[in-house]
Amino acid sequence: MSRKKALKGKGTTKNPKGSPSGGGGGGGGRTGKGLAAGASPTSGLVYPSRPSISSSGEFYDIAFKVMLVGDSGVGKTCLLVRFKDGAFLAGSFISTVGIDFRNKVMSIDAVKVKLQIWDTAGQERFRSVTHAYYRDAHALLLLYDVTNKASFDNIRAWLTEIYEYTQQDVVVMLLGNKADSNHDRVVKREEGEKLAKEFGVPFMETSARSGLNVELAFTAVAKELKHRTMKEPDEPKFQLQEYVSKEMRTAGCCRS
Ligand SMILES: Nc1nc2c(ncn2[C@@H]2O[C@H](COP(=O)(O)OP(=O)(O)OP(=O)(O)O)[C@@H](O)[C@H]2O)c(=O)[nH]1
Ligand SMILES: [Mg+2]
Repeated sequence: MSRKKALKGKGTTKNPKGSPSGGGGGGGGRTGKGLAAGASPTSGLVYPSRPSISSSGEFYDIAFKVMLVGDSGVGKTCLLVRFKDGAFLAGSFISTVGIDFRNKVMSIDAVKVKLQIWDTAGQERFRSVTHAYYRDAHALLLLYDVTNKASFDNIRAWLTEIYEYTQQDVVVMLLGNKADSNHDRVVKREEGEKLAKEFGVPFMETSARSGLNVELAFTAVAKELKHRTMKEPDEPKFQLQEYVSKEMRTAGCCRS
């Protein structure tokens, strides 16, 4: 049994000339070899006794599709670039056109988990494009901008839309981004926490600029998806919010 080789995502999501057709990243979003959450570990994509890892680090055991959604300008592209490349895209804001993806392979409890991360355009005119991609998403990171009240107020509408178009067991996490912007902040952390509690979704504040909680957000989602897929019958369910709270406490709430 040879291991799967991770697909390479496109170079950038900030492409003002990119196609709004929704085919960005190759194959119209159907190129990922992800297991449906809850799929049996014997379904052929999981190889617990695998050979050593290739130097490219791109081999993986299981794959999942994660989408970044939220209003235009909340920082979806910057969050992805921070996670993938460890850098912050400073300078003028170039709105994403259509949709695109990048891959990242993470090591979760000795299992290589490939996240195929789809960066969507927040602008209203691309909404129908993104809807088409919701259906086979395993997880969604829903972002608002702590310096933009409208982006926070729109979260209810986003959640309604998400639950209308996604699979029933999709993992949703709410992220209040730009937490570094202390002076411009208009949404308190407690407000984000309250809204997340109301909808029963995990929550954390992030910063693509400083890196705060960026790794943690993706790791938490990858852990949840991996546990769902590979859980032993007698193993307790992975508690996503508990894990997030514990990790934030351990890191003094300022993990980068
Ligand atoms: N201070 C601060 N600025 C950020 C952060 N994340 C993004 N920005 C800025 O916010 C602006 C928008 O960021 P993008 O990542 O392009 O926003 P987006 O959500 O991808 O927007 P669309 O592609 O239009 O949907 C840019 O000017 C970024 O530099 C952050 O964590 N902190
Ligand atoms: Mg963008």
